[in-house]
Amino acid sequence: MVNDNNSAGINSIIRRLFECNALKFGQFKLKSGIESPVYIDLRIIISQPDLMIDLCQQYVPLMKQCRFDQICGVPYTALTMATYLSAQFHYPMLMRRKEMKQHGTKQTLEGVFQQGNRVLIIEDLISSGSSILETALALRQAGLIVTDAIVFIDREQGGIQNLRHPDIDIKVHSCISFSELINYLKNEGHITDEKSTEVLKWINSNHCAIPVALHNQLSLITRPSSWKSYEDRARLCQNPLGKRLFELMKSKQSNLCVSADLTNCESILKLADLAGPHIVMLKTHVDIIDDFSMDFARRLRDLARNHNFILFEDRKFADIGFTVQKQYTGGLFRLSEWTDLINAHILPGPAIIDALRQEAVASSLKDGQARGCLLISHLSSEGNLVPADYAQEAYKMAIKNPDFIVGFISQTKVSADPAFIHMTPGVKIGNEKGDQLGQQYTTPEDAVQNKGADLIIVGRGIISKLNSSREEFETNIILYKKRGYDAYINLCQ
Ligand code: 5BU
Repeated sequence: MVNDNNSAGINSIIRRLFECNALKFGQFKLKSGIESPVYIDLRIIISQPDLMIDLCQQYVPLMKQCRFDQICGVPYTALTMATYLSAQFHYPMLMRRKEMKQHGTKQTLEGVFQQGNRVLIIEDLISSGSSILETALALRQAGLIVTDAIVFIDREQGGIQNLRHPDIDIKVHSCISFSELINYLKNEGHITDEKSTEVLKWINSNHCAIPVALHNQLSLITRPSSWKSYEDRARLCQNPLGKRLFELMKSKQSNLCVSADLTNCESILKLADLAGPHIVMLKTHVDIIDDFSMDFARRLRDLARNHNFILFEDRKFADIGFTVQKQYTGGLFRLSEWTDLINAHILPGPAIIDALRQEAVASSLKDGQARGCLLISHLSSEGNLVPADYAQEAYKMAIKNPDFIVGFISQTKVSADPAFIHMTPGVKIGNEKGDQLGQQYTTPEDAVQNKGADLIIVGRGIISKLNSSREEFETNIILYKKRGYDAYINLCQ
């Protein structure tokens, strides 16, 4: 999309593309055999270095919206663009060979990578989406994760929609659409009104599909996490707590975490007992409890064992390693002794993970229970100041610590790695869009289907019924459980 900030830049690029004959109008026979009144050939920009630089700069704001470890250009035109972007902005690159090498290593991907790395695809333009898909297929077969691609021009022939197909699931971002480009050329007098009408009409009636042969290869692609069953995901987890969580979700047919935001021990124990059969996790904020004692912690742990759910203290650690170790193990709450799961901000840097892991391991050695940690990648509150790249940084830290980091507290998908779990707070059934203090609510379906939640966290939507009749409490919690779980199952099918 052209926005105000870069439209001047993009307009000059379109004019120069037109002047150097990269945008041609006439009658052209395309690869598919059909006749087109327009032909776009961005290959020639390699002969115009200034134009190449200006055009590549248009990718940069879109790249900032994507999460990736490496970039890969679709051969051949975009290879040069990816090379410029890699060298200029220090993004590691991968190169995909179009033809299989006949000698030496016979590999189709050049460059250094690790399985599970996220690769952003760079392409010059999209019509059907086949070229992007071919490259994505090669990358995914090598164990890389592809979720996004950026193109300069969207020819608006259905390619973006083709790649949104659930089997493919690639989001394509474009710097400019075909109709915006044609309108600019018309407004500047480079093409006539008639020509503009003719080509826009042609584009509208010439949508292209992904060729069947390529579609048939899709089953070879590693599917994104949402398509993997809980059993598959349990197997992929390196952390025993993550494994246990996926197994619990499968056996209890629930992806519900109740947030026990209550201020006295007896009411939390009552909630744990009533909610226990329906939840896989109970989340606490121990510092809001008036009468906390370690006896309460022991009783809560007994209930967690009896009903088989995980205890998560939403402590949001955010200090230097030395301090968080003491906050985790000491004080009144001695969290490391009785909680399974904790969470942390990444603001203090990677040492926060090392510090918490050391204490978690020490506690696990004492009682044989697995422990894990979630990283906070987003916040649900209105106007929060979590920066746009926070999630990407959280992801980078998580992949370095898969033995301890179970996943993310998120508002959108952070990682397509199926071993990581995404847990989303701010969920409530009904019309309330939020509370009076900045909380923003969404439905279980929206959280799971649009925000990438594997597990929903519900506080007031459930605890408000604690003092109602038992039937009313149960009807309500079962509704949350069913709507959250059904949304997940629908997504997997
Ligand atoms: P609610 O009653 O469903 O609004 O409770 C949500 C809980 O999740 C509450 O304990 C919050 O502290 C917690 N939470 C949240 O709401 N939003 C966030 O981004 C994070 C945690 Br992180």
